[in-house]
Amino acid sequence: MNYQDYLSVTPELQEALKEGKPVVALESTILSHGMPYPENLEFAHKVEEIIREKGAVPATTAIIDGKLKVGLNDEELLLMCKAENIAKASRRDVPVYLATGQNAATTVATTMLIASLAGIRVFATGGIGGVHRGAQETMDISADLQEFANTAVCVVSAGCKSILDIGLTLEYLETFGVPVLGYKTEEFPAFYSRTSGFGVDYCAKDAEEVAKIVKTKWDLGLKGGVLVANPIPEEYSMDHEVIDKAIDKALEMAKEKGIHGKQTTPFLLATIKDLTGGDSFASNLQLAYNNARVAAEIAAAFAGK
Ligand code: PSU
Ligand code: MN
Repeated sequence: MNYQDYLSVTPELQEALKEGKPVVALESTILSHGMPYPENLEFAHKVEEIIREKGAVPATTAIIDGKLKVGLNDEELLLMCKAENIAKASRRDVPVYLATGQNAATTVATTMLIASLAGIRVFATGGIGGVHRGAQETMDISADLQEFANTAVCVVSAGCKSILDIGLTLEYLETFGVPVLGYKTEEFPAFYSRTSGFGVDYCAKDAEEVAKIVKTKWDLGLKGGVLVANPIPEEYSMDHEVIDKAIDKALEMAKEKGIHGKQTTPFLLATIKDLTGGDSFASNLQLAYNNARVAAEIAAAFAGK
């Protein structure tokens, strides 16, 4: 068997990819482990609609019944959103879950991997994983970062949450040769807020410019991805103090409870949501929609190259 035997791509996406039409990949960990049901189901459909309105085809990914699914039907989206016995698949879990038939949601790392196998170049998410605070001791660094180092996909995110050490995350990406492009911004965004105190090296002026930079990287045979950091729209951005307080509290609780490994990120996300009374959730939805729009524009620009 080769990798294609494990891929299950919808006929619509097969056609779009064959014809070089714009396609945008989407992850499913954000659905199964990042949002409650049934709000996640509404989100899953809406984010796909936004991509379609922009003339691109959405490709939500997941591991279902021993296959790497590219494009989910309504029933499969429901399965991921109900999240009953749905594992969280990072890169190392992929062979295990395929071989054992465990259904799983895909993280940024795994979605990049699957997108790349299917020939999809652009992916929209909320926030990426990164170097956790205190990683000097715990060595907790998301596999997402190594995926950026190795896998040729352009990922649009709203930066990353300050549950992470944003400075160290940016250092890591620099070491591994990953361009970080601010989308119409000079500053790396911190998910809920447009600013983080850290700059980006390049401010891309539009989707066309992003597509040109990405294409140039791959034309040169440079391996790995590109991170596009797209700030949350002003009207949905949250007050720094409110969100920082919730994040500090969530980190403290995780330490007390001895949470570690792949549970860390989902625990922190759920706790922050509880502590901010759902305000953070509304922002989370809006920044993800905004990333989907920008990703669709980049995919369209890339398709013309
Ligand atoms: N950060 C968020 N929202 C998310 C995630 C991270 O703000 O939903 C998810 C993504 O799927 C990401 C994963 O790839 O968590 C990272 O998990 P870990 O830190 O265990 O690598
Ligand atoms: Mn981790």
